[in-house]
Amino acid sequence: MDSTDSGNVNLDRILVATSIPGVPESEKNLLDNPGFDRDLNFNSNWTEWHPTGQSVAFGIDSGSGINPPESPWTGDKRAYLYAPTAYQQSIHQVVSVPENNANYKFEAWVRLKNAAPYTARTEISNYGGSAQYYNISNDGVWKYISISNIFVTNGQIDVGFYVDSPGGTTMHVDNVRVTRQ
Ligand SMILES: [Ca+2]
Repeated sequence: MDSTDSGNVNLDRILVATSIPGVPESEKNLLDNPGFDRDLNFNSNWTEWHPTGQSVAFGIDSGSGINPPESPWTGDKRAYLYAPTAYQQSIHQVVSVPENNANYKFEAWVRLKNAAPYTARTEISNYGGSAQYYNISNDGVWKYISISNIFVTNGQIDVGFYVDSPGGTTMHVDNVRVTRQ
């Protein structure tokens, strides 16, 4: 409230839950901070990797400081993988699943632009089956990707994104989802 505002706000019953009431089990997103919108002062379960000796080529921001702005798909922020010089960079999150020996679905919004990469892909691994890699095309626009029938046998899935670039490739990531199929 600002000084010229009137009225008041009352807070009463505050609940902390592992799930959103009313959301069916199959629609619950199992990822932490899936849209990268959490305040950067707080941790999330996303981890980043880059080769030893190379500067980190990953960040989370609004993209508003870029001209023209490179806005998130939704919310305030998105993740980016970028460096002006040659780089390798990945971000990953390991999620525990509520039910083993079951199919899960991975979804995300991605945007690949600028210099052509050697490799730019999404990675699904450590779920009990063979690692799955799907290349992302460099067409400069936000697009939806979806991978179904990830049959989990070890209680978890590792999902992530990887870029190997000669320099100047930009990958944006937002709204990542892992759900029970
Ligand atoms: Ca977002």
